[in-house]
Parts: sequence; C-alpha cells; structure tokens
Amino acid sequence: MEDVTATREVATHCPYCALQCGMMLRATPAGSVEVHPRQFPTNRGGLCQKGWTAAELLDHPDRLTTPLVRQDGELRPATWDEALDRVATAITGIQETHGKDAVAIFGGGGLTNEKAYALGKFARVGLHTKNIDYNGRFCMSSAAAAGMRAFGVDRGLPFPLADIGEADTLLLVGANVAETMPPFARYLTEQKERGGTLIVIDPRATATARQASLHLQPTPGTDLALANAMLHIALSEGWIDEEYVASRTTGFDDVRRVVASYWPARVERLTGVPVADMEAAARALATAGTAIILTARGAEQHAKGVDTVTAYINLGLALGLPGRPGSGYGCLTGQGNGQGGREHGQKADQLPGYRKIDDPAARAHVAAVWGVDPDELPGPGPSAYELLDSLGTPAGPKALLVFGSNPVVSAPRAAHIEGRLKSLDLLVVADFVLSETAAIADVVFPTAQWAEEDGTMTNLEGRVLRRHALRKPPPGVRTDLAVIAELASRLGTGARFTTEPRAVFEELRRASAGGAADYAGVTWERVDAEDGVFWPCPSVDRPGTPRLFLDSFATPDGRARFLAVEHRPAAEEPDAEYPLYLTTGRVLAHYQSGAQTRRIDPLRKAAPNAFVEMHPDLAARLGVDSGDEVTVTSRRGQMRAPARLTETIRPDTVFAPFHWGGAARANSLTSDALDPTSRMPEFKVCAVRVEAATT
Ligand SMILES: Nc1nc2c(c(=O)[nH]1)N[C@H]1C(S)=C(S)[C@@H](COP(=O)(O)OP(=O)(O)OC[C@H]3O[C@@H](n4cnc5c(=O)[nH]c(N)nc54)[C@H](O)[C@@H]3O)O[C@H]1N2
Ligand SMILES: Nc1nc2c(c(=O)[nH]1)N[C@H]1C(S)=C(S)[C@@H](COP(=O)(O)OP(=O)(O)OC[C@H]3O[C@@H](n4cnc5c(=O)[nH]c(N)nc54)[C@H](O)[C@@H]3O)O[C@H]1N2
Ligand code: SF4
Ligand SMILES: [Mo]
Repeated sequence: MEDVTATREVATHCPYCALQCGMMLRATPAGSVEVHPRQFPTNRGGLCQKGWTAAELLDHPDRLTTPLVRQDGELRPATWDEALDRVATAITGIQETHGKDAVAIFGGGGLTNEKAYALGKFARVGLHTKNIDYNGRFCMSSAAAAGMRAFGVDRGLPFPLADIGEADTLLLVGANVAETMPPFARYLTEQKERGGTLIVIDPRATATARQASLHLQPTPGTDLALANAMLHIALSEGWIDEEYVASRTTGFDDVRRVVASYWPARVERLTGVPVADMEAAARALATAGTAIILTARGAEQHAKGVDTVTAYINLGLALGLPGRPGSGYGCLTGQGNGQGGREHGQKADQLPGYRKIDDPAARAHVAAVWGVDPDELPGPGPSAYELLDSLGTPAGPKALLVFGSNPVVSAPRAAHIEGRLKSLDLLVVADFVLSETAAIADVVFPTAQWAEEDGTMTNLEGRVLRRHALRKPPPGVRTDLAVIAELASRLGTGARFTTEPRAVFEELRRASAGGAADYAGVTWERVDAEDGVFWPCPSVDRPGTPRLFLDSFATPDGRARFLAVEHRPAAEEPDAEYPLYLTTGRVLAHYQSGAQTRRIDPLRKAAPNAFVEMHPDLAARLGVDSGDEVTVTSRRGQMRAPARLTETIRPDTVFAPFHWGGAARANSLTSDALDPTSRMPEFKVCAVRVEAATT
C-alpha cells in the first residue's frame, strides 16, 4: 500500500521538449502534485511555463480514465476487455483479408525509449507489418539524414550543451530557442557575457533574434544559398582550415566549385540578406577561437531540408569546426525523446540501436534478440506522410494504431490526412486526453502520463535520462506498454512482450549492442548516479561519450564527407493568386498540436488562440487592423484567426503557429512537398493569400 499521508518526492524530467529539464515532483498529502525545478546539467534549475504547469494535466477533468469504443457513430465508455478484444478481432480480420501490411502504426518522439522500442518490435513481430513510422519524421529527420550523410552517425548535439555557453561565435539557423527551449537562453546569456557573438538566421525578428549581435532575415526557404555564400566568402578571404580539410574530410573540391557561383551579390538578391551581413557572419564564424553552428526546424522543415543542413555542415567543415573541442555543428532535436525515439525502431527503415532494417547483419542481430528468424522481419515501410496519405486507399493500410501523436492537427495538408484517417476500417488511439485524432477514432485507450511510469528518455545531447514514476496511474488507466502487451497476447505473441519498463530496457540494451546508438553499457542505476549517460556506451565499465568526432568520424574511412548542394526554390513559391509566403512554428505557451497545453489554464490564458502574424505595411494594404479576423488561403485549404501586427516579420511573409485545430488549423494550409531524402514535409514555406474575413 502507498502511504497516502506522507509527502512523496521523485527526481524526474519534464514531459515536453528535448531539453528534458530536471524537475522534482512532489505528491502532497492533500493529493495534489507539485512541480519544483531541480539542478540538472541541462536546465541548471530553470523551467519554462510549460514545465511548471505540467502536473495540471494529471488530474484534469479532461483526463480519459476508461476505454472508449465507437458505437452508432458515437464514442461510448467500454471495459478494457471489450476494447482490446474489439481491436484484436478487427486486426485479425483485416490482416486475413488484406495481408499483414494492412495494419499500420504511427508513433511519437515523446514516447520513452522503452515504449518506442516496444512499438517497433510490436510492428515487426506482433503484427508482422512493415508499416510503422512516427512524428519524428516531421521533426528532425532532415538534420538526421544530413548528419548521417556527412558524419556517418546522427546524434542531435555531438557535444554537451555546456559547450554552447562557451563558444566565441554561435550561429542559430531557424531556431527560436527563447520560445522553444527557454532555459536554453542561459547558455546564450553566458555566451554573451563572455564576449561571444550570437548570429541568428530567421525571417522573423523573434525573441531569440532580438538577443543576437547579428540577425539575418532571409526569405523563407533560402538558407541553403546563404550558407553557400558564407562559404564563398570564406574561400575568397582565405579562411578555410586547409589542414583540417585535407586530413579529416573528403569531397571539398566539388563544394569549392559549386559555391564559386554563390557570389554574395547574387545571394543578396535570392535571400534579401545584405552582403555586408553575410560577410560579418562569415567573419565571426571563421575568425573565432571556437564556433558552433546549430540548425532547427526553420532550416530543416523544407523540401530541401537535408541539403540545407548539408550546406551548413559544409561551412562548418571548411572552417574545421566538427570534432574540434568547443566547436562543432549540431541540430536542436525537438521532442522530449526525439533523439531516443529515432534510435530504437519506430522509424520505418530502422531497427534498435540505429540499425538499418535492410542490413542483413542488423536483421540477424535483432532477430536473435527477439527470438525470431531474420526472414520473418518485414522490410522498410513508407515514411510518415506517405503512410498517412496511403491510409484507406486500395493498396494502403486499413487500420492504424496511434501512440503519442495528434496528426489531425500536426500533419501537413491536414484536411486531406484527416479524410484518410476517417476512411480507415479501424483507427485506434492511445492517449490520455481526447485529442482531435482520438475524437475520430474507433477505439481509444486511456494511457498513463509521465508522472505515472518509469522509463528512460534521450535528450537533445544524446544523454540518456531516467524518468521516475511518482504515483500509479489512476484507476481505469493503463500504460502504453500494457496496451501493447495485451494486444500482442490477443494476437498470439504475448510471450514476447512485457509490461515492465525495466525489462524492456534490459532487452533494448542487448538489441542496441554493437549498433551506432549503443546502449549496452547504460543501466538505470548509472543514469541516476551520473546525471545521465551519453551514447554510445558499449559496456558498463566504460564511460559514455559526451563528445563525438574528436579523433574520427563514424564513416568507413573516418573522414567527414562534404557534399556539394545547390539552392532551389521552395516547392511552392508565391504567385499572382497566392502572393505571400506562409511560415509556421511555435509559441512559448503551447506544445505541438496543443492537445496537452490547450487544456492547462495558465497556458491557455497566456496564449488563448491562434493568430496570423503580419507586417503593418501588409496589413495596411489588406485593410486589416490589429485583432481583425483574417482568412488565409492556400491551394490546400483555409484557416481563420485574428491578425497580429508586428514590424518584426518580413512584409512578404505571414506566420501562424500550428498549435490549434478546427478553423484555426495552420496545417489546413501547409503543403505536402517532401524532401527527397528525409521525406520531411515542407512545413516552413508555402504560398498563401490573406484577406479580411467577411463574416
Ligand atoms: N513552446 C514550445 N516549445 C517547443 C515545442 C512546442 O511545440 N512549443 N516543440 C518542441 C519541438 S518538437 C521542436 S521540433 C522544437 C522546434 O524548435 P524551433 O525550431 O526553434 O521552432 P519553430 O518555431 O518551429 O521554428 C523556429 C523558427 O524558424 C523560423 N523560420 C521559418 N521559416 C524559416 C526559414 O525558411 N529559414 C529560417 N532560417 N528560419 C525559418 C520561424 O520564424 C521560427 O522562429 O521546439 C520544441 N520546443
Ligand atoms: N505547420 C507545422 N506543423 C508541424 C510543425 C511545424 O513546425 N509547423 N512541427 C512538426 C513537428 S517538429 C512535430 S514534432 C509534430 C508534433 O505533432 P504531434 O505528433 O501531433 O505531437 P503532440 O502534439 O506532442 O502529440 C502527442 C499526442 O500524444 C499524446 N501523448 C503524449 N505523450 C504520450 C505518451 O507517452 N503515450 C501516449 N499514448 N500518448 C501520449 C498527447 O496527449 C498528444 O495528444 O508536429 C509537426 N507539425
Ligand atoms: S524547456 Fe522544455 S523541458 Fe524545459 S520545462 Fe520547458 S518544455 Fe519542459
Ligand atoms: Mo518536433
């Protein structure tokens, strides 16, 4: 029995973003749960408003505490047995009629390592389907692909966060950390106090850009050209680290040739960034003792996101940054477990340990851990958007199980994707609230929240962290691991699954052993004792690896690879009918699809509704005043929200946050153009028309 009269306390981490701020959770005798910040190397005692209020969802009236099943068009409460039986029976029937691949899974980067691993395993040996992918594809997949291409491994930051505060020059490309990772701002302050230079590239003068020594404000979708121009300048000024290029890299000659045509005046015309600013940025990077280049979604969520990140990696390599202590290139991973979530098998082309699913040696290793024949493992499936787009089509899956995502709000071209979801024979959602996606499901499983389960998360630094449960899930609620295990047992493979997160982690250690993301030496005890353990960590008697690439890169020859990349226009550029750029992103108070944060009072008060940010000159041309309702129309659909006027945005660009559904859904507008390599959708640019709303 739990002692309900005493105050209980556990050290854990915030449920939201990849900074994974350390927090204490306290259960008071009165039954409430309090959040207190905690000293941890990443947040150093800081929390943002979302972290402070995270516990408010635990006992929220909107919390689901019973399974729901659809009957006569309505969701009604059901017992666990009824709901689980209904799903298992439907899956069996669908697979008998249409084949194993007719059932698909959509996962999330907020799931613990244990859940992400179990979900990937459930797809491959529980359902025998190739159709599994996750929302990380919408997040950092372009940076991951570029990192793999250049360095042979993808770890968001290949160095600890602390290095950032000590960099002489820091370049942030499409990252608004002041709103997306507020405690990160400490590193910016520290960097400034040491006399460092901060350069921000963003079409908006965000709270982050306003702290910068230099703000470059390009046309959306032109970051690649900007990087090539900075490299062009570095070449003509003789700033290249020739010795590093010769000893640690391959492929520079091609890049040298290609960037020759990115002379600054030409790139000023392409990007709108003054030549003098490009020169100042290149100089600050090239002449600094230590310099760090970081990209985030602003640079990456484009149909050329992989090449754009490659262009910044090229710039970094030419200046000799990656692998030099205190310097480097990194991507700011977004979701709480965005890093671990992409390492353990919920991605369509991967097996645990960041192994490739089409690599025979990887298949043999993982199949041995799972006790199956390697030939039984399915091959790679389609990427997230392609999977969602195929749902319910003659050749596509007829059933989808969603764990940890709300694609009705967050997927690109969302009205179309909502239609695909509705066309399924079976949509199952595991969630703790009735998200917009759960609301159209056939079966909803109420699952545990972060304060109610143990597990591990891997933060943006590749540091494995421990999530500690404070209390048990409320009556009627089960964990995601339990839902997976119960379904597996009804489908005849129950013996392969467990509800115990620690047992899952032990299996994950074995499955990841020898892979790029090697967790074999990570134990829950070590994670607690050492403030987290950085992967790779191949054995318990070896330390983790806070800094990668110091001696060599993870490529076959140990050298980083340059790759020449060229600017190309966005998939959809403005024209007479749709004359403006739309870009989308985040505000401080809300998280992602807003399913969690829109239910929390202080956050709702801080940011009650969506808005369309535009320059006063544009507003004047449209005859729109601050606060007036506007409609924004693209070739995919329409959204409606009040106008917010600000001088901080380019007059040719409007911005909308994507945290709201319904009429204010920004993703009704966004395009489904995909990057050819990462399959990342172009969330950050499409062409729109804005008008004053008529009614
Ligand atoms: N408050 C809050 N914090 C979050 C999240 C959240 O939903 N809310 N989500 C978490 C997750 S999953 C993620 S992925 C991260 C995302 O973190 P960020 O990448 O920092 O967030 P975004 O707002 O998506 O985009 C960053 C900036 O890119 C700019 N931008 C748009 N188009 C372009 C372009 O073409 N080029 C350049 N250079 N910049 C452009 C936008 O103006 C925006 O300011 O945040 C994490 N933290
Ligand atoms: N226009 C536009 N669209 C975007 C972006 C953008 O910048 N612009 N950014 C994209 C990015 S970077 C991302 S990461 C995606 C994110 O978008 P989504 O994938 O929709 O992410 P969330 O809103 O975090 O959805 C998580 C859902 O799962 C639930 N949940 C949370 N934790 C758990 C858990 O442990 N188990 C279960 N079963 N459920 C859980 C939550 O209640 C919520 O309903 O959006 C993408 N969409
Ligand atoms: S910055 Fe991220 S991890 Fe830290 S409290 Fe805010 S949402 Fe949570
Ligand atoms: Mo993300």
